[in-house]
Amino acid sequence: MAAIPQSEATGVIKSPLGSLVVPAVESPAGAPLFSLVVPTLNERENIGDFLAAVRHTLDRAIPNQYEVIVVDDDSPDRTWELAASLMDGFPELRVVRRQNENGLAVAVMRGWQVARGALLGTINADFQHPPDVLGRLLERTQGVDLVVATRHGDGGGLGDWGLYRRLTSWGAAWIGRLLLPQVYARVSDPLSGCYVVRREAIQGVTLKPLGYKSLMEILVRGNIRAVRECGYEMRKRIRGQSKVHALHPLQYIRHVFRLRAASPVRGAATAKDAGAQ
Ligand SMILES: Nc1nc2c(ncn2[C@@H]2O[C@H](COP(=O)(O)OP(=O)(O)OP(=O)(O)O)[C@@H](O)[C@H]2O)c(=O)[nH]1
Ligand SMILES: [Mg+2]
Repeated sequence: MAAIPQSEATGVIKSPLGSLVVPAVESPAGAPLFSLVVPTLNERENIGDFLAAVRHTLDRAIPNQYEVIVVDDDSPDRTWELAASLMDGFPELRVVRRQNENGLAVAVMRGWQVARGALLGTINADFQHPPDVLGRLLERTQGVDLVVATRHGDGGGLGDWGLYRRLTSWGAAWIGRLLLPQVYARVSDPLSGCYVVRREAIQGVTLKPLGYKSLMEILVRGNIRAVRECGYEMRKRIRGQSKVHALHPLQYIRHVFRLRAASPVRGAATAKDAGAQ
């Protein structure tokens, strides 16, 4: 892996630039098994409590075998700085400050580019994905390339979402199902922002996501064979604000068309084949 540029003052890592390719890594002794990327933009109100909750879960699930990488887009509220101030008491924590780019899906993949684990994951910082779902995702990784936290099966749900949010989510899924049916045949929730993927399944592939949706991108461009799912109840955001804005639906549609042009996906097993547990 290329040397990672760091600011000596704070230990904050500068985001990689150039092609979005997750490298293969030889995992040396002591390297973490699991690298969790937490993308953030103005999450000052959540980041401290969220990282504490993630740590609590991962210390029980896979103690000393993980790292957490906050990838912050140079937030005006200086989330990156607050996260970096927690690194002293949390040795598994790393912080990337991304100053030259934006976009949620790319942020996740930039984090994986500096990650060291054989298993790569992502989760939102606003508690909408309950942090304890990470333990259940990790339990299901045996023998599969991808485990997806789903709202649409295995006991998952949309929780207390309002009508407008349900309608927009339904609309996005309808477009996705229409244009990328092979993706929907494999997982029930390809719009999920919480999942664990095996590095081997995406390493060396040039990724080109647009906007928010990273999972669709890796389902189409990665070499993902067996997949499994894990249900969770999505929560409402309590603190901070949603970053979703009017351009995101258009970006999503462009991304779906781009992935359709890059399809078809190779013959592949579905979550059902691997057996949702
Ligand atoms: N690095 C980075 N993180 C982002 C960006 N946009 C959103 N995020 C983070 O990604 C996660 C999800 O963002 P939200 O704005 O909550 O989006 P959402 O959960 O899909 O939508 P809501 O249900 O409206 O909250 C949060 O942790 C955000 O801080 C971005 O452009 N860059
Ligand atoms: Mg959110």
